[in-house]
Amino acid sequence: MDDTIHAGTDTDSRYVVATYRLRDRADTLEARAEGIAIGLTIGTWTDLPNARKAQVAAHCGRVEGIRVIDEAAPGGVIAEIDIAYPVANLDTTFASLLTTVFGKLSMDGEIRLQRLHLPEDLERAYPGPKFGVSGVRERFGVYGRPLVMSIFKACAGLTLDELVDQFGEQAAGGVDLVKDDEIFFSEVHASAAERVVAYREKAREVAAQTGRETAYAVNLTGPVHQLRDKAKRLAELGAGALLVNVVAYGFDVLADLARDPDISVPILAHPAVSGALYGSPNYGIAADIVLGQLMRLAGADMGIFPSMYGSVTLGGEATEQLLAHLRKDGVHRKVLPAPSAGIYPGLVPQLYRDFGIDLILNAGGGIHGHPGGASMGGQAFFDAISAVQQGQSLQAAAVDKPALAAAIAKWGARA
Ligand code: 1AE
Repeated sequence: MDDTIHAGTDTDSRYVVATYRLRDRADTLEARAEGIAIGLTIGTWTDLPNARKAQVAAHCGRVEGIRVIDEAAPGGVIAEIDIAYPVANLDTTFASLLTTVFGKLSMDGEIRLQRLHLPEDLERAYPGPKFGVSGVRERFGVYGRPLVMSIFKACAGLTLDELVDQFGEQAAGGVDLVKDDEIFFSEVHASAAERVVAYREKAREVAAQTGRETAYAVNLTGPVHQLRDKAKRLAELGAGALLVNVVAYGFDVLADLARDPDISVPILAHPAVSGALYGSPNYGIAADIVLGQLMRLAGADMGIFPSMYGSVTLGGEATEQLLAHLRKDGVHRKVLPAPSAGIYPGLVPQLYRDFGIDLILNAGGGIHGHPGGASMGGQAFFDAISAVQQGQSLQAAAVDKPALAAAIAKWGARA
């Protein structure tokens, strides 16, 4: 490659740096890396006349590093390569970012996007969370402990009255939030607006007895061009939060919602479909980028992801990296993590150890499946929280807490 391509300084605010893990022949690695850097930016370099080179130089990608990770791997070496892409080639959409760093390239054999470094100025161009951890706590009035969220189960086909009953039972357990199931799109029996209004009335009725008003995270559904208006309307009607299937809709849809100052409720990001991106160790995009870095940039206030322990799992290392994206100091507010899938009260001590208190305990089956019903399921989570806060084992606490005792009898408890 012509040296002039390297004329810029080290990685700097003019470049997004993407790190890929790929399998290729050792003797062609360098050419492959250069092919990516040039191919995804200006297309060709060596064939350009000098005047044209000067014109496009600021738009040209460059190879920042090549490291062989496993030289004895079958079918070629495994290597990591770093490619710097000029910010000048991007606008402030995820469409431009993702298409540039992993558009056509994602289809070019065994290659995985492992890390993505954005300069701060570019990060600032994305909205980030409107509420973040402290804003969410303030909005729901929850301090000094994790939030507890219950998930509606089996909603499609139910009448509004039946749904309200289900909401009421969950709220009676004292949970901070009840979220829609992400698969609930049908509005045959009750529109999202009708649900928001009816659940709010129910939440107030329950609060008159419990002293706690449970918020509702409504699934934001429908055609993309209607989402912002719908979100505003649902917020005005009293929705506590908006549940968004971010990967299915696209990160720019979330960013649009987060940027809108009139949408005044926190956004709860669901990871549906994300496994198709991060599931393979050799293809796709690393889970921490999809569910951590991009979610925060796009404006999720609360981020659901598969926990390390439940029915759909994410590995420990991926979880650590994901958490770092949600929580590290940076230009945007921090995101409240909701490790999910198969969460039950007996996991609370482990969740405290792994995540601390800035956390959402999010459970569907672990609340509805409680032998005493959803209300006792929620109560069992609060029993477990108070045991951990007092330094008590769950077994000791369960002696005079029937909801916790029944949960432990059913699902067990981790010390
Ligand atoms: C990681 C997604 C978890 C989810 O969407 C969900 O509905 C979990 O339900 P349970 O708690 O596993 O029943």
